[in-house]
Amino acid sequence: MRSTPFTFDISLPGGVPTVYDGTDVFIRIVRPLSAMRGQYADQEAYEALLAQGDAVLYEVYEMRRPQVADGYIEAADEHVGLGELLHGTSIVHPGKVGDEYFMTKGHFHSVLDTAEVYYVLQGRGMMVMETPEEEWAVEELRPGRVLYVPPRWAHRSVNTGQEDLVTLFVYPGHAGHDYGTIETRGFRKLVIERDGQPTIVDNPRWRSQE
Ligand code: M6P
Ligand code: ZN
Repeated sequence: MRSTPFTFDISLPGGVPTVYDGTDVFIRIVRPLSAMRGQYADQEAYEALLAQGDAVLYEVYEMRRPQVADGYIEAADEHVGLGELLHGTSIVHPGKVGDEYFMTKGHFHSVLDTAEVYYVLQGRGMMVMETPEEEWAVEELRPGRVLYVPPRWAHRSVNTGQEDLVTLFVYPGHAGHDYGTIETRGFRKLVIERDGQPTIVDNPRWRSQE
């Protein structure tokens, strides 16, 4: 794994990174519909769509960074060194489950006090966010926009457009992902299509932590 400066290109449209002098430098994560069971409000629409095939909802290309075995301090499940910055591209495909747009699982960072930066390269969307203290926020994503997700804020990307939503993300190497909290209680807000427009609504199944 590289510990000297390096570059890569992100091809647009599409968002797939290209490296010129190495293989296996990116981790590719593919999340199909079946990985999102219980996350969409309309369970019937979810089952109906799944019956037609296990569509890919989104893909993530993340640059590999040095791990514990390379002599860094273990600080999270992912064993990436303190001081490293994990980064790559996230590609959320367009589509809907019922009237709810394709979206990422969403997560808190295991090390809650870590932030993340997104830069939007292509497409249209929303970032749905909330804190354990039950504050919430939704920010629009469009090309050229930078979004800062502060420490403590869970985050989920939603594709509200007709093409891939492509973002560049950067976050601390030791942050880790806590998926369990969101899997259990969901986000407070959903983004659905209403009268042809992306609309923010309360999640009827959201549960307070109390
Ligand atoms: C962003 C980053 C990644 C994350 C991805 C997909 O690109 O935050 O670390 O993996 O979104 O989101 P999720 O992990 O919630 O499925
Ligand atoms: Zn994150």
